[in-house]
Amino acid sequence: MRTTVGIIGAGPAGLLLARLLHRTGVDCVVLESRDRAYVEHRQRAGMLEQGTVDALRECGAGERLDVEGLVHHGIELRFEGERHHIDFPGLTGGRTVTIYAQTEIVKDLVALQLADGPPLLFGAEALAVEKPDSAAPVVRFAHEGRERTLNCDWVVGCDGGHGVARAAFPAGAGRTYAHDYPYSWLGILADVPPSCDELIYARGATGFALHSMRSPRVSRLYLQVPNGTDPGDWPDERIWDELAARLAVDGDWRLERGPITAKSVTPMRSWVHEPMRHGRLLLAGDAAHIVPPTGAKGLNLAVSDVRLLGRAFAELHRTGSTELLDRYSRTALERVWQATRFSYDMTKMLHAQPNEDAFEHRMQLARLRRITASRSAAAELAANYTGLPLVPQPQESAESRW
Ligand code: FAS
Ligand code: PHB
Repeated sequence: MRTTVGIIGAGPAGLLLARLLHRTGVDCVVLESRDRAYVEHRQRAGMLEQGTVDALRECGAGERLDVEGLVHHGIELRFEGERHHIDFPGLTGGRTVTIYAQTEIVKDLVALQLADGPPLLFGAEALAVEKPDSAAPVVRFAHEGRERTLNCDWVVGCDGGHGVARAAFPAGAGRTYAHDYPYSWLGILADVPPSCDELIYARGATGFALHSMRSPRVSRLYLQVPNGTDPGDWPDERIWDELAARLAVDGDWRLERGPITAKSVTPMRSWVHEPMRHGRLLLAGDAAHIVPPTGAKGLNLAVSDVRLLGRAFAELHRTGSTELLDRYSRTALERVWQATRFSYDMTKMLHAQPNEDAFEHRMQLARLRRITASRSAAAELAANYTGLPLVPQPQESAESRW
């Protein structure tokens, strides 16, 4: 097989990149190791920045999103029995966010690609990326019981946190920065209407809880648990009891309960690989960076990476210039580090440290108190949560580059 851009992975990064390239006439092929059912049903993210919504609409994948997506104008912070709304439009000049599950984004993009191209091979596991330094890199992959090769001009690793693309960087050609957190999230899906109109982030006395949602009939909630927690040790009633305790506020609010239809535990980690390019091999999405989901940045960062790549390959296709491709890693990493900082700060502010350190808890409450008492502090949270600009603004034209 031969193509201009070989894409490894059919998660949000790989599928959206394929859509953007296809619409600008750049030839590409997507290789996905798992089957269609797996990629379409893996429960993950749900909160979309405005830039992500815009990108999905621009590439023709916004139809169901516009009907089923839930537009939110803020979030609620809860601590010490108090509840405080953070007003996104009022603090950011009109920006909002949208709830629309990553599973639905993947279904929409897969349907478009199977109907309209480019080629999307399921059950095609990339084994290695060869000759990334050359002008003709090759993806060696296994498909339908035999080994095949995909000859490319460029390869983009969109193969997530455990992919093979990064392994093609020669020793010493890259560096990773990592931070593991001493807790995980127990995430549930429940067939019960949400007990809130917008997301609730709570720093309860015993730890963090998040009330999110998927639709007016399905709730999505998360609970901080110790690393290594077995979901089997958490029967439904124990989950609801702990969520109700951590989300509790003074006054009349009640957490509605219902049948839990999915349970999973996700460890928290921050991880960045620099640079996001070696020769003709580029990385995008979780293949290059992982953030704890407290800031709702993982999926949105994947989208911003491929928006930059879409522009870069369109320029190459139109003019032959590799200028944007040559700038990709540096431009993407500026935004990656800002999202990594925000996700780290939100995580550290809202989670109970094991062996609860009383001083640390007071520091967390002081940070929360500052955000809920100061417009500028709340505006800083709102600016980061709703999404920083795709590329930094020139210093002279904005109060800040971000
Ligand atoms: P993905 O991991 O989604 O996709 C990579 C794809 O590459 C997969 O389909 C995989 O099968 C394929 N692949 C891997 N190796 C391959 C190979 N050798 N050959 C071919 N294909 C290969 N983010 C949020 O914003 N909010 C959340 O609540 C949230 N929850 C999460 C929960 C979990 C359990 C995990 C793991 C992540 C969560 N994230 C969340 C982050 C998540 O949404 C990612 O940011 C997002 O999936 C990134 O998309 P991709 O970069 O496309 O990677
Ligand atoms: C989700 O709805 O899955 C979600 C929303 C916001 C987060 C994390 C997860 O910060």
